[in-house]
Amino acid sequence: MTNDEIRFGTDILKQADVLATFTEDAPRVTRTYCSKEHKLAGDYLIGLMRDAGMSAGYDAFGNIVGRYEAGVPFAPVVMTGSHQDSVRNAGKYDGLFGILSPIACVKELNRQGKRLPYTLEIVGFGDEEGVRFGVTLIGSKAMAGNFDPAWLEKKDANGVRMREAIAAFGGDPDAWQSLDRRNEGHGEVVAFVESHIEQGPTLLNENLALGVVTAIAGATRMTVRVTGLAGHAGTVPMNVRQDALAAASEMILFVERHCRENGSLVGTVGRIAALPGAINVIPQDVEFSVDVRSGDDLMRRSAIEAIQAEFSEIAKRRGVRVEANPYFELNAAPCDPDLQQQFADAIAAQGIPVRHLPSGAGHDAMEFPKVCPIAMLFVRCGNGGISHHPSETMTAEDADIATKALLHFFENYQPRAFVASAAQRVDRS
Ligand code: HGY
Ligand code: MN
Ligand code: MN
Repeated sequence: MTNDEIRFGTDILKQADVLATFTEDAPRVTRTYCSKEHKLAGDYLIGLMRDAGMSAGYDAFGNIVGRYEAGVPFAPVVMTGSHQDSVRNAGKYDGLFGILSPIACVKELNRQGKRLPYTLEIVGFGDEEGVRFGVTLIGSKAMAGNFDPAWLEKKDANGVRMREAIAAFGGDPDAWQSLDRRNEGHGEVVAFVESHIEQGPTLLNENLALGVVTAIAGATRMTVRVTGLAGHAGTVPMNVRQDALAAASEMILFVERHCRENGSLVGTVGRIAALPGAINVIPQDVEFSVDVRSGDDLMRRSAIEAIQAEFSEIAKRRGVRVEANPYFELNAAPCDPDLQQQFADAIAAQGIPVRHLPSGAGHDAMEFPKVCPIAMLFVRCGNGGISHHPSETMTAEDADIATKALLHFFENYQPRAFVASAAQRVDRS
């Protein structure tokens, strides 16, 4: 295909290359919330939104918000978007594709002089990964009315509180309630849709470019602290040791085994620290993270109980103390069947097969079922589907066909045709 035939895709990959230069630790890609790199990326995205014919700027939490007003007055709002921030040593497309692709759609609509029967709001959420403050989905939680103001006191690795970081960015940390999209001031939000790379191998293995997400897995995060007794590595007999790191290792292997043996569960220990951290001293204090996910909330919760019970048994047997505290939980988020069908129609209109699949990764969309029905469009990634890694990749062809499918969805979505399946809509309590 000529570059012109896939111009959406080639433009998006070029824009992703520019955004990748806004990083805290070049040549790796790391961009955290309210950093100067967040500002550089935000300014660039605001420029793209304005060039596409949108009004655009930052909201009180540093989220990048663009609006393409409806062609009719008092129209409802469809929201779309994804996150501008990244994990450490990230790829170039996680999150960003879900901002760049809808901007390309609006640019095309604007070029044709077309308006939609609803206002399209594109959001670049300031923080979804939670790298800086340890809590995730900050922007989408605030917009969906799920933000916990106590989070404003959370400190980053340098002791900077979230409220200070937001204020230093130019935001207003105490205006968090103004972001809530359930307040009529924002217009009636009737759908939230997100395009995102799959971050897994399913579409790649089945040679499919696009997929419709059925549900987004829920997650529990725990911090686990194991306390043993330091001692001389050469003199303490093995049968009397209280080795915190050996105990933690047995606990970590239990997480892996339990999740491997129980279908829809996945469990990860991504971070560990051991003190005093000397080669010739038996470790006394260990802290590690646990991330357990499933599309089935009951299964995930019982897994956490089983893991906590096993950790206590291991600690007792090894003469160490353990504290395993879940500090963060996200419920699984089902995608609206009616919106799923409209994405399936948009994919079929590209002349390619339609595949429905769950999302093991969390996404900003999972915060919105309290506000409106949600849906997600997945795009194939290469290199075995790897993500959260610099080898993350996608082709211009796939970026292009995903954008054409998204444009088809936007052009054919009629708010009055919007039929909320009762099970999907959570009462706006
Ligand atoms: O962790 C996740 O699933 C997402 O990438 N934040
Ligand atoms: Mn991610
Ligand atoms: Mn993401």
